[in-house]
Amino acid sequence: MAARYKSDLKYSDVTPERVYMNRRQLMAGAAALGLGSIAGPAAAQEEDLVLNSFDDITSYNNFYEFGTGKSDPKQYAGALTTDPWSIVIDGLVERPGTYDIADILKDKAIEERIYRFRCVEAWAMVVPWNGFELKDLLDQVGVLPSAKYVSFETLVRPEEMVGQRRPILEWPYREGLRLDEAMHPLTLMSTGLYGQELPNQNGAPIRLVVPWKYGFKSIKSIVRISLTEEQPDISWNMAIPGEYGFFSNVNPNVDHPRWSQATERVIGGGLFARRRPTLMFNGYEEEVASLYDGMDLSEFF
Ligand SMILES: Nc1nc2c(c(=O)[nH]1)N[C@H]1C(S)=C(S)[C@@H](COP(=O)(O)O)O[C@H]1N2
Ligand SMILES: [Mo]
Repeated sequence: MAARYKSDLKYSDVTPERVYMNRRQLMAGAAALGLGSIAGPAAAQEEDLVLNSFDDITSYNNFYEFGTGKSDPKQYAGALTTDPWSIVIDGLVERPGTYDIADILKDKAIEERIYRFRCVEAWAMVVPWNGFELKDLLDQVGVLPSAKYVSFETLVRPEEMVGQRRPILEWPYREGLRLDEAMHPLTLMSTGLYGQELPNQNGAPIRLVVPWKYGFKSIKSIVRISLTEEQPDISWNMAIPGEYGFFSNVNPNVDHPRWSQATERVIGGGLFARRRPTLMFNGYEEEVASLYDGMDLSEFF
């Protein structure tokens, strides 16, 4: 069996301080870090950055390739073979090709990013991801100036993905980002969580994480990345265009047609589970709002 990527971060490395350091790094670039408290909106979010347990994160999933129930992915995703794994990178790039995941990871700095995760179904978690910035991969293959969007596809392998034996969605699962969203430093290619290899149900061996968008943008088990000039088709918009738009930014002011997006349920709260207000761009407004300057976000939802 070929070597697989192992994260060098351990569960014990996950401390609240790291959350603030990551946030400050993002806000202050490479500037020296202090551990003082953060004033303003970030401080108000402090209570939200309590990590969900490994068990919550790996047993309450959406991964329709393994069925539509929240417990289906954990039950059935073990059948998926993730080694060997390669990603086709094509379209408007200087160096198109089929890249083995080991080669993709060779020069990448894998770091830990603790991100809030907000599903369009109005539940939320906080997850310690391990991964690298998508920008690093796109820079490696060289994006051509004519590229405006990035599209992603998940593996199609019905022999191992039991949900793909039914037309739940039109397979492969597809997602897409505008190029500036894809190049944003918050946009992560994740290969692990809690310092361990990504469990299959969370999208092994490599998945996207875009923390200011609804969870369905974070496509799992990626086998193709294409740079395009036209906005790509995405699975949920293809299936139900009136409910799921291309951007899918977390926005408490724009409701899903069948339910409110103003509040969210925190997974893992048990008997005392509370709803809390949903934050604009899932709390990452300071970092990403400028990407959408001048856009009507109720039109471009
Ligand atoms: N390939 C694929 N990726 C997917 C999905 C899916 O069904 N298939 N579900 C999406 C949805 S709706 C959510 S909420 C997140 C869930 O990620 P998690 O199970 O790691 O929490 O994965 C997203 N990525
Ligand atoms: Mo979701």
